Amino acid sequence: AGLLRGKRGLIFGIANNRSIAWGIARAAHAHGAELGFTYQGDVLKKRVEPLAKELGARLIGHCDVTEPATIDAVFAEAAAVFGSIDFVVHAVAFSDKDQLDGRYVDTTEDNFAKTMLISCYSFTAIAQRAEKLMTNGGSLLTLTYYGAEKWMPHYNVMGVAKAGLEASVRYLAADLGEKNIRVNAVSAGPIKTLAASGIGDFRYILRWNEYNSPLKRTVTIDEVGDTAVYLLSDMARGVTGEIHHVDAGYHVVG
Ligand code: 0WD
Repeated sequence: AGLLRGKRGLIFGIANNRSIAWGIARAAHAHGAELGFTYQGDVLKKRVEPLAKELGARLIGHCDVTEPATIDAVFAEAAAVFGSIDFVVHAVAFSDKDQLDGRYVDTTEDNFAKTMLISCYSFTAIAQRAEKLMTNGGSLLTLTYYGAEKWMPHYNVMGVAKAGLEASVRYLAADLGEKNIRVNAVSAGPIKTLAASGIGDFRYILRWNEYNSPLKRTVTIDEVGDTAVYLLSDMARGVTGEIHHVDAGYHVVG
């Protein structure tokens, strides 16, 4: 343990102790990272504050990615607290629940735009701010899902947004490589979280992955966290533009 000793990072997207971002935060903390957390709104603040305290987070800021001023405020605070930063984890996504069921073709323009803004563009918005604070290079990490690559039942507009997110990983990697800022994604297998509970037939998807993945099981937030630590650390210093599956191998069979 200690792969992130001396590194400072921001983690966006902790909603509660089942969040993938929480698995990543715990693993990063265990490896010596100094952390800053964000929460989306007052409802989540109550859940995120004790978690931030548990890991000795040095910053806890309000950030709703649909309000750019709140993204600016978090990075201004990070500049004040940390000076420079070494990594950012983006684990943020949203789509209206009633469109994570039924057919993709019925997506409304309004929800399409909202889903794209929160689940795809926000990573680029965060990268713009992070670039300025990553004066010694850095690592940006986002979370994606296999539904970006292949049709998956009920994933619908979120699959389209994740496809855009995965393309942004490649474009951001090319743009920021000069500054030794690496940009990668973890493509996680299905995990029961707050966001996942909005997806139709999610339990069926979990079962399907247990039966069909090479490891014959699903993955945990701790397993995603350990892989994230590798991608955030200097162990992965030669890795950028990568979509790394942590899905018990499901992508080779599905
Ligand atoms: O099976 C899964 N759970 C998978 C999730 C498989 C593969 C990928 N992912 C992705 C998700 O799409 C997301 O990008 O992992 C990321 C984290 O999701 P999660 O851990 O599954 O879900 P959750 O714990 O709900 O965290 C997502 C959070 C939001 O939670 P809620 O449930 O309240 O929407 O994203 C944040 C919020 O904290 N979020 C926002 N943050 C800032 N501004 C916003 C926003 N506008 N909207 C949502």
